[in-house]
Amino acid sequence: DDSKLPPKNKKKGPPLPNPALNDPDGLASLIKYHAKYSPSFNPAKFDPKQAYFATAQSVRDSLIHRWNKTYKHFRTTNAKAVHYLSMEFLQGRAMTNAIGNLELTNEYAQALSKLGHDLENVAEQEPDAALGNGGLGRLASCFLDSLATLNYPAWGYGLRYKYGLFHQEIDKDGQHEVVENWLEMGYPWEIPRHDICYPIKFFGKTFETYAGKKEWIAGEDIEAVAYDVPIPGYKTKNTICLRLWSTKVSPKNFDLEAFNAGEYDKAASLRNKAMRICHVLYPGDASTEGKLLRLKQQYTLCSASIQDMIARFKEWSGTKVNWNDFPSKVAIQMNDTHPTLCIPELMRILIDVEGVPCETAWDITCKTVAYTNHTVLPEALEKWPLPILKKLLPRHVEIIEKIDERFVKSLAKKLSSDELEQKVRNMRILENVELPESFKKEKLDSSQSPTKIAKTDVKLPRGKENMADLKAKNKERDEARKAAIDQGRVPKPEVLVRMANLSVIVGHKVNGVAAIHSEIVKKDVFKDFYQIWPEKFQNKTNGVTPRRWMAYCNPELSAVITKWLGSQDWVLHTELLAGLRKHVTNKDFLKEWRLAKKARKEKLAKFIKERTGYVVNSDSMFDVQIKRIHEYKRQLMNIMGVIYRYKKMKEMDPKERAAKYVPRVCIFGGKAFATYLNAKRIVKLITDVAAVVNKDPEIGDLLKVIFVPDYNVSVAEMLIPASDLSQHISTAGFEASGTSNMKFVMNGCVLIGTLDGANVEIRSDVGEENFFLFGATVDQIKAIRAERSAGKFTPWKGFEEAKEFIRSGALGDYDYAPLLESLEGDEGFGKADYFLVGKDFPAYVECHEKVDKAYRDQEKWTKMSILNVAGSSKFSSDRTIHEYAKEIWGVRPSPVP
Ligand code: 4GP
Repeated sequence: DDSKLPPKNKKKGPPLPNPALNDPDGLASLIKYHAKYSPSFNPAKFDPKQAYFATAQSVRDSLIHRWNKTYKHFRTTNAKAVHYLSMEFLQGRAMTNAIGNLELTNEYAQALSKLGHDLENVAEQEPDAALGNGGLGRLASCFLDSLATLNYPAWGYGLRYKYGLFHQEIDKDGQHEVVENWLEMGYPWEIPRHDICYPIKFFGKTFETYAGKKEWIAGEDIEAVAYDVPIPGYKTKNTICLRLWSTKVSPKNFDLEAFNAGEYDKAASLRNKAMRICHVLYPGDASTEGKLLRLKQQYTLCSASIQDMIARFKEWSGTKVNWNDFPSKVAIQMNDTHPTLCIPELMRILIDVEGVPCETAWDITCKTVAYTNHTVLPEALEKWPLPILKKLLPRHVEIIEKIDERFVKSLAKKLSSDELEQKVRNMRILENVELPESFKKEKLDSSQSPTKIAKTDVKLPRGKENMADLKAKNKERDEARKAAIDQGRVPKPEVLVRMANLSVIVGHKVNGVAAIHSEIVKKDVFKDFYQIWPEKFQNKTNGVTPRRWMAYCNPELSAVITKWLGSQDWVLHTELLAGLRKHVTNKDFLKEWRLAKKARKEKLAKFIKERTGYVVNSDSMFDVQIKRIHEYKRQLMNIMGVIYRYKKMKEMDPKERAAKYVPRVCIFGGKAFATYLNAKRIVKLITDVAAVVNKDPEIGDLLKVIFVPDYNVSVAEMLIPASDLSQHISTAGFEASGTSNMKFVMNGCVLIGTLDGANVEIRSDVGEENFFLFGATVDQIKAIRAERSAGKFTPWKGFEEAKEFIRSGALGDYDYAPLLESLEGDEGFGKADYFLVGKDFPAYVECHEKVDKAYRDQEKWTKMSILNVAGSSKFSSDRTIHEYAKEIWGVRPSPVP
């Protein structure tokens, strides 16, 4: 119906209606226009799905407008920009966030209501963009929001996986992984950029040309094409770009002859090979094929992104390209080791394509890249077999070998000869290779160097004889090992490329993601590197965006905060939240706070009923643990605590029970990696406990257990604002930071946790009395494990009771023996309670009893809740981004005028 279209623009302009954006009538017409002219569905209908697509298209118009302006502005000013390379971006839904950042939430709500729809319901039609696994990916997305909001020149680079992180289904057998087809209905937030396409090469051979320059003739060629997702900042015109690469082959690689001969698979084989690269996030990499595919993914991200940066650098430099200026225009942040191949790729292009001398290329690369470490788990520090890497990327391996050789030589000048050999083995990029002959000579020379003399002058803690003993023993061991390998009795260890070592050696900065984690990085994970390069190491405590994680996911609480602070400025300046402290004794404030929390709890109760069928009482305490399922995160301890609680309740009479415990709903959510069996067993255990407890009439509302299936960003947005207590109970030293802990605190939820990751800083900022602390500390862990392996650990009776309950069959006939075995014994792989569940269990149970007591006093609890929000200001990703910008990237805000 054309009469519904808005009036034509008076001025010359696009054919689209161009209403004043703050006019709900105009927006309603724009939505109708899109429903009519870019319909994804039957235009006769205007159901919520269609309303979503039409609304999204209308928002996209505004985003594209700002995104173009931002690009032009960055181009004109040509200021230094940061390029955030990440294999994961866990964006979640885009619509509420975009409308909010454009400050059009009310207008869109009114516009949709005029069209017979409700904004929240329309926004819920959007599937989550789940191009990530967990914390690392979500952090990348929070960073983009802050980078745009704070007007930093920035680009996000990632991969456009066809299928995101799997969809989790739960049934009587536990978790099942189902493909997550987020692109099925099209993704209105992206702009396919067929004009931005780069060749990517794999396999083949290299040929010497001249002066260290090589030509690489590839064995397989594909193309990476850009899909741009505009990322709007809040209260600014700046709209930056998340560039996601997809893979394809040029049409000339389609074998028409084979196709016409009926050989369809053959005809499309190259195309399929190329497309496969962007099919799924984290394809299994146990097989060689799997490893090759994972490496192809990583290299595609790195190569396309580096080519893109170089193309822009050249174009924006104008006629005179001075490569030495590159680091003053381009900063690259590697989100963990996954994009490490950007190092040899930058060097390769500089040397082989641009003809930059090797030394200059090295210098430029070192000044450009920096590396963030996100985990201390050894299995996550990537190591790739050298032969596989060499086969796929022959030229890159040559460059890596050169870097390795150069580094080994430089070490000889830095270390004393006593420590040299072992340290070189630990620190060099290549693992399991013989030390080069030339190195031995270097070592000899360096023993006469001044640094060497200074170092050996220092008194060693051990006696000289001991040191000699040790060296002799080591030598003997090395010789025995070599003989065994030579005689073929022991297989020769595979040569591995340690990506983390490469990142630390080349990166100009290395950072951890919370204060305690950064200390572990310095003193443990990269201890040897820290000794030689202390100035490289930094801490950048993580943060989360207060737009998505407060203002948009919790409008009720945000309204109360805004009212009592007198303005909405806290969304940009979270330090203003401290102003809530002065109202904490005001009864009206406390009442409004409680009502706001209650509103979210009621919503969640409804959601739980829809997703699980279980009915929960929104007056109960909502106790939440949501994160990937992992033994170090100790969901097992949580569910064993629930079992223990249930058992004790059953032993009491109703009066005693009601006096001791407050009604609780224990809520879990999280995905277990498909091949991680113990994690899957934990999911199954939680759902089994839920099935027994939730139907026990004797217990009623006093205890309910919920596993919310298919945890993702949207589910988190529903759960976090509605929670009273949340659990961050990892074994100390294992959780690098955690970011959901920050989101919970910002939503007035009290934490129970260990002294791990960002918990340490949260506790100190919200006040020790507003945090429930328990458990072993990081410096006690080693001794506890030693004690255990000496057979000195006697588990607490209550812990044994919980285990016995699981074993007894009370939960059905599932075989929990392998899971329980992980908690038992004094030593052995996957046994001996490596994550100290048994050790921390009594303190954990006791701490929960304190929680019950505190919750009974609702006024006191509300104050704790408020003081958590008041103390949360540091955990805004705006603070984190300002720190990175200043201390690592050297970039400055550049707002679009
Ligand atoms: C996660 C860490 O486990 C988590 O503690 C941290 O908050 C997050 O990174 C962001 O820094 N690591 C990963 C990973 O997600 O894949 O290594």
